[in-house]
Amino acid sequence: LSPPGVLPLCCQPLAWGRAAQQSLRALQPPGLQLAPCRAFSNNRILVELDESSGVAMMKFKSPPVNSLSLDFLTEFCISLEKLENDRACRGVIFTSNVPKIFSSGLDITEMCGKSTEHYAEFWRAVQEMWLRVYGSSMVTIAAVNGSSPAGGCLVALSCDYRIMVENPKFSIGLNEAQLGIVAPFWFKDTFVNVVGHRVAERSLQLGSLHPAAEAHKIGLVDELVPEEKLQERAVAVMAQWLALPDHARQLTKSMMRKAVLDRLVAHREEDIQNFISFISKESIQKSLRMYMEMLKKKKS
Ligand code: CO8
Repeated sequence: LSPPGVLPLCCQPLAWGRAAQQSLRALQPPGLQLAPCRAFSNNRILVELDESSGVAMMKFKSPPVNSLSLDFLTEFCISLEKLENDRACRGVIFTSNVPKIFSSGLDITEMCGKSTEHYAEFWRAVQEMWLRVYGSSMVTIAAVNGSSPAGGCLVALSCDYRIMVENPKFSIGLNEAQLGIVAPFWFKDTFVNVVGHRVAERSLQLGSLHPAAEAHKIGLVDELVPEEKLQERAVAVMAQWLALPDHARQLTKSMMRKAVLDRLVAHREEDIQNFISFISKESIQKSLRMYMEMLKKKKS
């Protein structure tokens, strides 16, 4: 992983390389296949990179619910860094291989009954995930094919575009308040930048999980599609975004996001300390234990 504060959006020369490569591809005679699909996988993430289009599909495969554990976050960041450094890749689509769940958010067991050192390591990994996705120089699209509470919603919010399956059983939102915890300022900033201040304020205070249609209505997701069309639509939207020159799109993205990214980079250690002192409180630990019990009871 890169040192704190080094954001992939600074990689302009690489982007020029990608753009040039793409234009060269366009000049190739039809039928001449230069770049086959490449795949790499670890325990929780599967990545398929189509070198001819420059688009990678990153699939979360950590059943039962793709919770963002320390291991998941580490694998996620390594996979994303690989793509970011790969000249053949210009865009990533995030989706899930687990039926009905995009991601259940941060793994609650990582925040319960652990040591201060563990909380620090875990929170640094959460920060790293957000810095990498929100600051990515690639085009990022979330193809949300299941429920996506809290940290799962953050992954989607950090992308450039969100497409969700139009299933009323799937919901998405920053529901931290329902767990008795508070979304950090950079979760909130990312949310505000997508839905606006008023909608974010209300949704955050109520810890709302929005069913797909409502999420679309408030602008939390950009469009809804039937499940069988999700992948095709994500690829089509990606092609629209990749039709622009990388350097112009990347500088624009940086202009829109830099202040929010810089804020966390400048306060990263303080944010870790805040997380540790908040999560270590007995009242917060109690709330999280009760929430986990509620999840188990709901099942039986
Ligand atoms: N972490 C750990 N385990 C989880 C999580 C999770 N986030 N979500 C579900 N699980 C576990 C369940 O306990 C259950 O375990 P077991 O099989 O041992 O009983 C198993 O996964 C399957 O869960 P369900 O039976 O509930 O599966 P369903 O398919 O019925 O439902 C849902 C899936 C909708 C994802 C449901 O599990 C759910 O709502 N989960 C909780 C999601 C949630 O609220 N996540 C918020 C996490 S907090 C966060 O992301 C941001 C925190 C910011 C930090 C703030 C600073 C202090």
